[in-house]
Amino acid sequence: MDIAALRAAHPDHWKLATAIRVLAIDAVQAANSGHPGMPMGMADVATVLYRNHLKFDAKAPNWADRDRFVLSAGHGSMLLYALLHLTGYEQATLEEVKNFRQWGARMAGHPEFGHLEGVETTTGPLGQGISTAVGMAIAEKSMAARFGKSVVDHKIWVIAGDGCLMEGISQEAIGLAGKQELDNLIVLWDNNNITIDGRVTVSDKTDQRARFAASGWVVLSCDGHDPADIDRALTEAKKAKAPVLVDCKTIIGFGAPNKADSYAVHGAPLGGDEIKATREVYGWPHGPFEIPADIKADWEAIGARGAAEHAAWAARLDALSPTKKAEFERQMSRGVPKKLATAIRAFKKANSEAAPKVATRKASEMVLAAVNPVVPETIGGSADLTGSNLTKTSDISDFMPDNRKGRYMRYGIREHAMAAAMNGMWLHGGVRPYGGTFFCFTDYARGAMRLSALMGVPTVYVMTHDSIGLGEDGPTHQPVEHLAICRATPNTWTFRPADVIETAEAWELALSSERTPSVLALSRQNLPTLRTAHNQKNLTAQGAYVIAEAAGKRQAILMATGSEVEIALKARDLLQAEAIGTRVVSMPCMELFAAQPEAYRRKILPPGAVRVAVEAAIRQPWDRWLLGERGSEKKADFVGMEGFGASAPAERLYAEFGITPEAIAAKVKALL
Ligand SMILES: Cc1ncc(C[n+]2csc(CCOP(=O)(O)OP(=O)(O)O)c2C)c(N)n1
Ligand SMILES: [Mg+2]
Repeated sequence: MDIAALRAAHPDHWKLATAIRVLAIDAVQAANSGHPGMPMGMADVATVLYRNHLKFDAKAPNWADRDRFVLSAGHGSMLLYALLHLTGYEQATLEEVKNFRQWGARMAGHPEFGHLEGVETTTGPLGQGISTAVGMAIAEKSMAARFGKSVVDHKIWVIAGDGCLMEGISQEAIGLAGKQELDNLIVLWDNNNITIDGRVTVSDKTDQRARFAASGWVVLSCDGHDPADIDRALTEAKKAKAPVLVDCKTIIGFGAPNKADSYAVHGAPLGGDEIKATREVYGWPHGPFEIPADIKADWEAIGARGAAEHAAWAARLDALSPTKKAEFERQMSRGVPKKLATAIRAFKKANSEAAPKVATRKASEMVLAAVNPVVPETIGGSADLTGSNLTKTSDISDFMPDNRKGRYMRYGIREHAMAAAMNGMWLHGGVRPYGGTFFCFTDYARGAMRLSALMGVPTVYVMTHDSIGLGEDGPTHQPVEHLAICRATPNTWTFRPADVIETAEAWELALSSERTPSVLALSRQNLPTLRTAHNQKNLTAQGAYVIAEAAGKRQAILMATGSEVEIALKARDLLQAEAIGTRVVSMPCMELFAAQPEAYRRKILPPGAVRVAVEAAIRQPWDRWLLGERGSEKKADFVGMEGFGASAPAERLYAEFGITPEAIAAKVKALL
């Protein structure tokens, strides 16, 4: 690559792109950590994107109809931060750039949603960004179908590296996007043939272009350092009738005389000597963090480029009927419709009376049938387990290229991309996503589920077949550690409802959640309605409550969730028959219970009585409630699983693993 020739041929572009490069170099050097190579390599592509193509208005980072830009290669965070600073995003000050990666900085090590306006999603775990972007593209199509192209018509742009494309989740996302013909999605591949271990070729020989093409994408390519060639490719990409991969051939650490095109520049500061030499190559005589005023002004003009388009859009939004405009704004601001609470209350009243004996997965379907008509922004789905997860209601149709008003996603057997796409839908705005698979396959979705929690995306994970209660499919499908994993994850509500009423309450909380994802662990097997007396109040909101009080002197407290609440109640009958006063606490959500005031927790778990927790899963999360909270080792025990399950009918499994009323009663008596 002849740098002198490039500089001479495109002097304006060169200055703009170099400003990005030196900011990245200087910030990484000052922080003494970070990844300069990727921003140096992709600065040309990013400059052309922001200068000529991206629809944005730096003064209005949350403009609903902006193009979304996702830096999937999140380690190159300084590329994004430099762009936001240079184009004039208010929060992206030079002080912030200097504070890169430090405590309290908006410019965190990897881009984090909610820290800095202009960061559309958290990236860093490779493969997540490109997959999240697929969800954004789905949300854009859905919103455009519901509100019209006059107010929703934008693109989702992604920069992804070799690492993102090597991750398994990328294949799931690419397959989904291809099938869905998401022509609003453009992925710019930083094809530099370098990862941390060296050349990509030490670990991979995939023909990436063929892979994308095989999944129904349009594949273009360009010289990632020639602005004219980049512009040609991006112009063409916008016209495609399918998602587009642009193979941008680049050099990592572009311009660093001794380190370019090597892994040495991927994730370490360049060092003083190399920085000096690189500045000479760039023809950049300015000091660290110094951007000449004329270059900054040119960048700010790029940041203001979309202002007129933004104003025209606002006028078009105003031209919608007042009702439609208000609904658009409600959905984009992620508010919950008032009708939800009314629908849930009516559902609870009817079902506490009807008292059906249904699996909680079926109860969930019944709740959704009441909810989906009054929450028009839900988009449901399943990873090819619709008939098992019971996530599709009869009022919604499949989201497809020829039916963008559809509200049901056929994710295929792609749990991880499903979870990432759901993050993207909510981040885009206008959609409340929920999606299902077997609870055991939480593992397959976990990378994206963790990001839901970290970003504060209130996705609803409908995880059915929640224990050995699923029976014959056996231990490969029977979760035992998954409740513990979900409960161990910060900012996640793990619900395990005991009956149709708790299921409705859990759904109400999950759909009203502002910034916390929910996992609904739902049974395959039928469970009786336990809450047959209608109570308007959402008892699940307190996490735990007394479902059956002790008769006579309280000697024991049984705690249980989900399908084991019924078993605990039967154990109570046995104990009460022997005049052992026994309280049963249903604990559908430990996180919400832990958040209650001490006085409430004390009321539910007072000192004195022996405690036995019952759950067809491992004990770990229960120790707090058994040993802490006024409990004691000598007066506590657990009935549940100690290892993996087995293949047999559910009833036999419960008997074999000792999760029975008799076993519970025996443990209580042994402690008394
Ligand atoms: C899921 C995941 N695994 C591993 C890493 C650690 N990691 C960060 S960057 C990187 C190499 C990425 O290579 P590439 O995308 O080609 O980036 P480049 O070196 O070209 O900047 C790795 C392994 C990560 N961030 N996420
Ligand atoms: Mg690379």
